[in-house]
Amino acid sequence: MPELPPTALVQYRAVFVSDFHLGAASSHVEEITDFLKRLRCEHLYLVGDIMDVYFRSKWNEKHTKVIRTVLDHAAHGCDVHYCPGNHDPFLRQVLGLEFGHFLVDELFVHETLDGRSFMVTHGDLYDASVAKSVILPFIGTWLHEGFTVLNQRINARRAKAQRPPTNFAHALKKMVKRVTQRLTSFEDNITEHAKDNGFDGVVCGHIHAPALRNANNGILYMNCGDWTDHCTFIAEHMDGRVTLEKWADVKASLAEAALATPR
Ligand SMILES: [Mn+2]
Repeated sequence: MPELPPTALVQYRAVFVSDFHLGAASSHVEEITDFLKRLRCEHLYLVGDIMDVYFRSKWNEKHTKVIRTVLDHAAHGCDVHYCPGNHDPFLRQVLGLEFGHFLVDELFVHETLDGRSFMVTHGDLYDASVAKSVILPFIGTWLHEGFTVLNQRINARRAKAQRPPTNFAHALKKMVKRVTQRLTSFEDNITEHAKDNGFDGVVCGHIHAPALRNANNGILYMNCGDWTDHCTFIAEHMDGRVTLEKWADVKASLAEAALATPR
């Protein structure tokens, strides 16, 4: 494929990406940098596991450059929303942080142009392998704490819409029961919670399986995928359409457009 000119850009209203795993050997850091440099959007959601502290010994200046590019987006007025994941959990210590256009929180609500509301969160709190470990006091406490924060965010939103708060302890119990009895999958679990809280869809990451489909309960299930293998993202286009995109395909159509444009 011929090299793309630097002027070849992609524009969306909102972009959702997860699981860069920066610092891990498997992270496609060049592709990530190229993508972020060509990206123009109003809202950028980093849906967890962007940095991978378990492999931080492999962190180098290329990874730093990715973070710098993200901060450049924020400096130019793009609202950058960062949800912590289980590989960058240190950000859970600064939930609610606002630094200009750079925000950190457990859960964000994205309103699409056509008025749908999406719950945006990494997803590890809905993972069976995590939830099954609730007998371990530490993990139990962490899950309890995580879910409390999640529900505080949801309840703040419900209060705005003048709806009664949901009971997080009940929601957590329900979830643990569903998971431990193997009644449900990750997808069912997270979309069920989204449905209980009045969302139209959920955007998550965590399981490295890109997806955009209606779940069994009718909730739109969107998984960003990852940048260790698939190099995918969820995009809300300027007209409000929401699609799952593969960076390789987007680049191919950019190249075609560049060829078609007379110089
Ligand atoms: Mn994860």
